[in-house]
Amino acid sequence: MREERDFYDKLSEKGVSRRDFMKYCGCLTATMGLSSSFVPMVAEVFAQPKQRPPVIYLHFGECTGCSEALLRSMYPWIDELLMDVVSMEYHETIMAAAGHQAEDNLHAAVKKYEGKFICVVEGAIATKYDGAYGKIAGRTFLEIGNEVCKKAAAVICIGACATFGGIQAASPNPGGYKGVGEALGIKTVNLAGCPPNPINFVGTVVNYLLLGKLPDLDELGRPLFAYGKTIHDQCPRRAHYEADEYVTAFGSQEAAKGYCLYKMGCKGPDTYNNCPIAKFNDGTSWPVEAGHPCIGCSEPNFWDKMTPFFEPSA
Ligand code: FSX
Ligand code: SF4
Ligand code: F3S
Repeated sequence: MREERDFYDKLSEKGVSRRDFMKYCGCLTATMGLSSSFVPMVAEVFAQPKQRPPVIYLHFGECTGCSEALLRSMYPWIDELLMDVVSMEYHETIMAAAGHQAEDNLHAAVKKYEGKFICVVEGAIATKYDGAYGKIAGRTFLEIGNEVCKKAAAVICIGACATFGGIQAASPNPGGYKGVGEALGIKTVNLAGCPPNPINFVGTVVNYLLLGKLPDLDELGRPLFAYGKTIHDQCPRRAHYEADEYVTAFGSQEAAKGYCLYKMGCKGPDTYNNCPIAKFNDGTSWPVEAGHPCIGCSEPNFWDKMTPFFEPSA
């Protein structure tokens, strides 16, 4: 009880009411595909955490937009919320340590929590030339991945880069970059997207804490609760598509009317993700709502497969 009270006191110091928090838990529960009867249990995961799984968060080849999406733009308090339910042992972007001290922290955490920690990975792994295209502290991403990821209880890949290789794997891909699962030959949970929606990461972690298992995945390793349907099948512009009402130029009257963006290159029909429902930045908007076609960022090899972005797929 005391722990729960402390939690709500802490939230209110940040200007977040109990009501806001319950609303957030309601959205999260719905996103996870659970019925509303789970909302109090989801809230409890945050308010009275029973276990705090150790997390080691690695960065390889990427832009760190995924961390930015996760830590900055969702809720001002998501960072603390997450830090309270997991025990973040290592995260290059947010940790205070640097240089040898950071390296020591990583090795110590891997040793201490071997077989028990969740490894979260952001970024792709270079595989050509023994991985020479990507190194940290004199070791290749390939070496680090082989050492750390293979000792984890589960590996969660965040973003297009870690899941499927992302921009550095785009043609001609001189470094032989690959997604983590493919590069290391391991099974990973793949939260695809460039960046992915933070709520899908939180949903995956809460699923693990609440139900004691990782969520069900599609054949590409993506959680079905988030990647089970196409953008097109959930798109509020779908009626315009069915009525052959298309935008053919940005800034046009058709664009102002919110017509379908298919002719502007929208890849929504070929893209599995929950953007229309989950939205970004506290539910503010998502690409198509903002008037931009979906570029298919949660599909494998989208930089090659979905380009040119502004032309309809053949
Ligand atoms: Fe990739 Fe994430 Fe795109 Fe960037 O780290 S998914 S380039 S948003 O940041 O990996
Ligand atoms: Fe489908 Fe894109 Fe048109 Fe939406 S805007 S209906 S996702 S083609
Ligand atoms: Fe990506 Fe398309 Fe969503 S570009 S963010 S999957 S709308």
